[in-house]
Amino acid sequence: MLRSSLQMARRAMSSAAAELPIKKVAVTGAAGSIGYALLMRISSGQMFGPNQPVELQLIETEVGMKPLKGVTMEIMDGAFPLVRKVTQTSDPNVGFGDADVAVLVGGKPRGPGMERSDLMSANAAIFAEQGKALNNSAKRDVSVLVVANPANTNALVASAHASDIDPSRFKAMTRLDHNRAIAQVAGKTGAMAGDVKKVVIWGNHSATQYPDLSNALVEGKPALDVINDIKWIREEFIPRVQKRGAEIIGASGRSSASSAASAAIDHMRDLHLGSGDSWQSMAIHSDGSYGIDTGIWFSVPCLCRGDGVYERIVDIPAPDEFSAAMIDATRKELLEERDTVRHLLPGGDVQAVPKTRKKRARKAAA
Ligand code: NAX
Repeated sequence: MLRSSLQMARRAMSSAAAELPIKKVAVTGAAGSIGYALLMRISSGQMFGPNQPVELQLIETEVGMKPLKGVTMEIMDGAFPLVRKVTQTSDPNVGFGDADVAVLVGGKPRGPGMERSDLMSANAAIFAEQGKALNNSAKRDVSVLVVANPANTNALVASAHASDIDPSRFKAMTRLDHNRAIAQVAGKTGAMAGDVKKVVIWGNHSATQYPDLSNALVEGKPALDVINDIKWIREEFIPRVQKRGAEIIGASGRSSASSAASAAIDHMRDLHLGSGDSWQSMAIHSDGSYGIDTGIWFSVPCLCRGDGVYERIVDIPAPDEFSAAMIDATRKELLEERDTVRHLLPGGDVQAVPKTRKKRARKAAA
């Protein structure tokens, strides 16, 4: 009797799971290092949970189509029950077709002798095209995560070209920086990573980012008191988190891929499944909060409410002089980046927000 009711309950649970609509997940740069690490984890349910079936829509350059075939064969060989279909394409309009989620990992790497401004413009051109394709083909409430660098400004450019998709649907990834900051604090204090809370990454995913411990807690106590070493925070912790990517390249000869994929999983999982009262850093469309210029993508602390919904955490003490200067430096860099790619924004729009959305942004900021 007991067994049969347990079986019935299990059957009911599995038929409820089967009823979840399939999520269409587009991934660009799918044959690259991060893409390779990411796809197996999406396929196994780590991004959207163990009951969420997915269709993978993999996008690569023409040159990337051959390695992408190999990646797709490996996904097949994983025999993942959640993966219902895998498509491969070099056409973003096809790849973003009806997408619920888009993870934009593909971009142009810095070549020998290439100026930073050339790299910005080359990537802005890619993200302008992808923004248009998202606007043409993806669902209106598509949830977009930009990983490719310069991530914040790529998100700005893509959103500017997707006038029918709310800018709040676009995020640039600073979760890797957030995780790196947690790991450094855990290493310094001997706490477990899970006991380090309320770390914040402000600003750009670049060496000007500000990893901020002002509000952080270690095992429930203020991190500044537990660490009790301002010199370490300013001279070791902050520069190490800011330049961790370069440190990893120096050690392994390769840029971070598994940890970047892991951060993308964390970001999307929290955003879509919710993460309670846990603070997460995400670069989002600035609405003027914290005195940051509207229209740039700036990393701030957020609460993830599930189903792609987030809230900025604004109810925090004003930054002290040091923090204010750090936040200002990364803000200035993002404004410079925006100016570098302004020629690729619709109408050279300084705010990068089409008129209809400017009205909405003004209303929201009021
Ligand atoms: P890889 O060079 O291994 O892979 C990039 C892939 O993108 C290649 O397969 C390439 O063919 C493809 N690609 C290029 N242009 C494309 C386009 N227009 N459409 C579709 N695919 C395209 O780089 P990987 O190590 O995977 O890094 C990918 C991006 O992530 C880089 O821009 C990198 O700088 C950035 N990162 C961002 C991080 C973050 O925290 N936001 C951290 C890790 C990483 O540095």
